[in-house]
Amino acid sequence: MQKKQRMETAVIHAGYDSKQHLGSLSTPLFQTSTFTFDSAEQGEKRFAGEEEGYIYSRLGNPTVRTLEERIAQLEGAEMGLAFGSGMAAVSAVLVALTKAGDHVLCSRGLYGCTFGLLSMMKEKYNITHDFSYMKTEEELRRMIRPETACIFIETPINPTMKLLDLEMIARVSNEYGIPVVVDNTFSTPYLQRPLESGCDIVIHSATKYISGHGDVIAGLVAGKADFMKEVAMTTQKDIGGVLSPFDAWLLLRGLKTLPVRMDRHSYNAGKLLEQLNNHPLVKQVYYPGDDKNPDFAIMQRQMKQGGGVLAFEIVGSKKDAQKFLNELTFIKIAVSLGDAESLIQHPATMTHAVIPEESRLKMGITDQLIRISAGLEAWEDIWGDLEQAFTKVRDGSLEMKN
Ligand code: LCS
Repeated sequence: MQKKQRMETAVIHAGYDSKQHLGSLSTPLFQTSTFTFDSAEQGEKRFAGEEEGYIYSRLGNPTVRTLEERIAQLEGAEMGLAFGSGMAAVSAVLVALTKAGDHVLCSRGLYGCTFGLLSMMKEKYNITHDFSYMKTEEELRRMIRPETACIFIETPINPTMKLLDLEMIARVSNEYGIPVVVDNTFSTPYLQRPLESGCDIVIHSATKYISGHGDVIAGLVAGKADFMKEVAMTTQKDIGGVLSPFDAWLLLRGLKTLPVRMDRHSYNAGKLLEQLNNHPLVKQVYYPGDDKNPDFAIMQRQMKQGGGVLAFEIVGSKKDAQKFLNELTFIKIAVSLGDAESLIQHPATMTHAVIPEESRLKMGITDQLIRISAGLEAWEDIWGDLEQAFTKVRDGSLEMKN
């Protein structure tokens, strides 16, 4: 048996099957919808599960399978599954874990479409949900109900960058037999491995850092084999939000540089933090790697570094926040994150616009909040662009006052 590989090695080699690859260094792209059988009897055996082998790409594809094995290894899971988007992954897991009348306990803050999905599940199936920072064991125990089917959290939370204590949440919820699902999109397995803290299921919008190049929409899930097989045979197969082989191929390519990219994203974010903290037009910066952040101790326990995303509140109004974005030169105004390009967005009117204002404000998403995904460019250039935009906002408000 081969020794368990380190992360930097596993992102490149995990799941590689030399027999299937015919010596090709790059994972072959099996761009096919279906697989031919040698005989009718072989088809029967494959469908009956009596013979190993591929049938149809919605049920499994060798390129996609390599990616699934790789993410499982990176997260320390028994099995991985790939989906056509992060939301396909989120919905496959939530639908598999719940039935009408159940309850889902969530972090106080979730990506807007996850919030939208939970709202729909409440309306259609009476699956209710609550939000909590789960700061203490007592708070967590108070929020758990007899009908709580799962705990679903993001940490860091998109876009407020607040953290939840994975080890404590896993310990308490395991007592109640409630599975903990962690959306690990912002951290990636390089920075945080929730299963090692005792959580049960990990989800990724692989569209972000796992891809790293802004050219794929994809989702990944990793967890115990029993649950993952159930998802594979139900919400993945029958709802059908599977990943295309070509997108899996792009993700396998992107993953090889994940550790190198995450180090650079985190470094750049740290540099931007120093600058933003000292800027008079910045009211507050939210970044897990900030040693003045109230969640810093949690970050030190469960994350390798602070990651590449920062949020900050600009002094002024929503209009000032929008003007700031409009004044940027090469930093792109775009939702998404984790790409080589620095991306900036206004959560209240973009990624989290579907959340009613009252809930949004309770989550800390004000009209002044701006989220930046630090790209891989030279940090001095990123800061230079932000700084000149701040100056233009300041000059604009001075003009208005005069
Ligand atoms: N989970 C998190 C934490 C996300 O940030 C996103 C997308 C998703 C799930 C859904 O993944 P998708 O289906 O888009 O692959 N977050 C986005 C964001 O913050 N900006 O644009 C999309």
